[in-house]
Amino acid sequence: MTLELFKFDTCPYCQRVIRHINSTGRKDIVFRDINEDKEAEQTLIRVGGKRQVPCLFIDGKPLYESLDIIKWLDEHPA
Ligand SMILES: N[C@@H](CCC(=O)N[C@@H](CS)C(=O)NCC(=O)O)C(=O)O
Repeated sequence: MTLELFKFDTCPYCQRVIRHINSTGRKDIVFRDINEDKEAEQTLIRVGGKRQVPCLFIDGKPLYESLDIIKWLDEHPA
């Protein structure tokens, strides 16, 4: 399973998800910063339909909303 978290650093909702990831110690998530990586930004808009972060791509399928992402991660430990 591939997991990619689309985020940017000043987003408090992203920080909430990243804090959760760090607290669990999981290392199976690739971080993609949409402010630094224009290709990531375009991918998020094209696939997800909007430029909103955080968004977790699960095998390429977008999941928005920080609390839904955290819930999914808890239900699917590394
Ligand atoms: N309810 C959302 C809020 C996410 C949110 O507002 N993200 C901001 C950045 S901090 C954003 O991407 N705004 C752009 C937009 O909503 O189009 C969550 O908890 O993930």
